[in-house]
Amino acid sequence: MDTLPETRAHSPLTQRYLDIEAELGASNYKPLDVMLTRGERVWVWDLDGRKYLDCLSAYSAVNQGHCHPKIMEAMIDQARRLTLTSRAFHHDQLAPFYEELCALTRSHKVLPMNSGAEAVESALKVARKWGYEVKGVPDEAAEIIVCSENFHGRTISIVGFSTDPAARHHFGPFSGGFKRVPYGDAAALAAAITPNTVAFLVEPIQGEAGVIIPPAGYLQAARRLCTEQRVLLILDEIQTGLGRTGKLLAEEHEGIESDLTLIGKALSGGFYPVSAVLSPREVLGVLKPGEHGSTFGGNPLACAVARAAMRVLVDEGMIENSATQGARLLAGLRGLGPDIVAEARGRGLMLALELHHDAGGAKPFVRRLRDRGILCKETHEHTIRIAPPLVINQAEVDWAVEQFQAVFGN
Ligand code: IF1
Repeated sequence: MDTLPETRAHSPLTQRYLDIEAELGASNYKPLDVMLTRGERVWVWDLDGRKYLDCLSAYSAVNQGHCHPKIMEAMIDQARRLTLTSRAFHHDQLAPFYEELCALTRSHKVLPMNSGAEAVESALKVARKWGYEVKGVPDEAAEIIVCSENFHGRTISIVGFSTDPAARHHFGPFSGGFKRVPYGDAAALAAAITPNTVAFLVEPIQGEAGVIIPPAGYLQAARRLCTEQRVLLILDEIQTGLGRTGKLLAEEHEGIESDLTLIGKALSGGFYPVSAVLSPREVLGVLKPGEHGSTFGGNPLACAVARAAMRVLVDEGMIENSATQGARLLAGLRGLGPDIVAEARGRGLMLALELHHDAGGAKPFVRRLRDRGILCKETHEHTIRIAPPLVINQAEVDWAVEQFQAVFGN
């Protein structure tokens, strides 16, 4: 196969920015060679005027599409009035944010935070406190079960229970209290639970692992085990939530309810970091004043942006569109050249192509897709994630499938 070079010719300005990034920035990322400057709905433009269909959606943070005018309006409006008070004072955006979020997700309590990792950390803290104060686990003995190949963020305690060597190597020593079980294996979960287990933390579909959908009935089995053994089921819906899989929350695919649900990313439609821990009364109820917090968590700007982001998600039918266009896109991807593509999988608009391991890796294909106007990113060696904004229409899906066909054959 003809492989494109990793870099391409650029305008002087693009080249200058690339050089400055390389010189001044920490080198913890190796982005695809494209310099974006503008976005609208599913489309983004680079500094040299080229247009692309965004099939990554900032890792599912821009589900509502780039620069959604109603979210932007809410943000500008609020920015003119009040942006940050800290939680030392009340402000008039928090109550409506709570009300609308609880109504949408049928939750009883909300803990607002900023990044996804902060929501995960907060849930782990709350679960331990619940374990000691409600379940009656002996002090310092709480255990939390997680899955292999998990991705929950980048803080030290989170990478401490990761199985990805790149995420954890030389970042230790790590905190204890975590146990790992294989993903999708309810029997392994059952065997790992002890009287000191306070929580099971799991992604309904594993994202970073490559859009791994667990066997049907897995989440139901986990729900049953957690209820029987009095273990909190914590669903990390930071990536799967808010319409990405064709339902508001991915838990709905199995008709279950978590004890703690984590959302982030698209909660702000990509305008601003906003995350939240959602729970029934008895769980978040363990937190007392002074025990947890954040300078920016639940600030007026975040609340106003999130309210608009939730509203357009529902009012503009984005969740249903995710199911409909996701099915159409998946059908198109399933028709791609079987010599290169081993499998197309996904749910809603959370999709992935698994390439044959002798196809030369995903990277060269990602570059060829870029050169046909499709932006996506590989995960691991042989998987390409495909997750356009949930506002994609049928004509755009069909155009995308044509580009995939041109690259992978059919
Ligand atoms: C990066 C992946 C996606 C997440 C789940 C928590 C977080 C994430 C299920 C933390 C974040 C991001 C972070 C980003 C890459 C990205 C990612 F490739 F690593 F797996 F989305 F697919 N739970 N995922 O997916 O949220 O603290 O970042 O707000 O480069 O680290 P955050």
